[in-house]
Amino acid sequence: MLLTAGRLSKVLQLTLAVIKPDAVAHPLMMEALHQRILDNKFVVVRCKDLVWRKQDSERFYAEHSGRFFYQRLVEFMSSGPMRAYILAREDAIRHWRELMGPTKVFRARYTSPESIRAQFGLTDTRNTTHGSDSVESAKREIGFFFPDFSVDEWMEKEEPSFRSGR
Ligand code: IDP
Repeated sequence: MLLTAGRLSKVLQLTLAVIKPDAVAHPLMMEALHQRILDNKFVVVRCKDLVWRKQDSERFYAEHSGRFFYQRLVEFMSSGPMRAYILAREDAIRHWRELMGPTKVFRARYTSPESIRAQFGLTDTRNTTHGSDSVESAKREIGFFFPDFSVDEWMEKEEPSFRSGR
């Protein structure tokens, strides 16, 4: 990160990161993933454990309805506890997606062997983590998981003090 006179020169960005049920089922994996988050200079702004009903899963992944994997995905995402994070960093969306690696686990193992999905993913569906893919989706997805959190308010009131360390 760039430092200018003790301050971060880039504005922080928020992203939604989710540890999916396959990983939450394994406490050691959860610990390793949490450590990866901290090692990669993300600030944990919010974190919570939750379980989805099937209709939450259907709503969140509505854009994939009709795809061959949709039913499997919906069942899987409502099959057990998940952990959701709001993470802050400069360029958080890109950094988290890079750290996760490609969607498909077997591709990830060849192209990004250090990535989370390569190292911990089980199948293309049970691929360990979710991350927002744009500023707009981060705002929408953070609202879905953390309805009481306002991205705009955090950016206005909290971001400057996180960045300056005050
Ligand atoms: P992303 O999670 O990398 O952003 P998306 O294309 O948005 O990828 O897909 C959402 C989720 O749907 C994936 O994380 C994965 O769990 C599941 N998925 C996507 N493509 C496939 C597939 O080809 N087979 C099985 N599951 C898939």
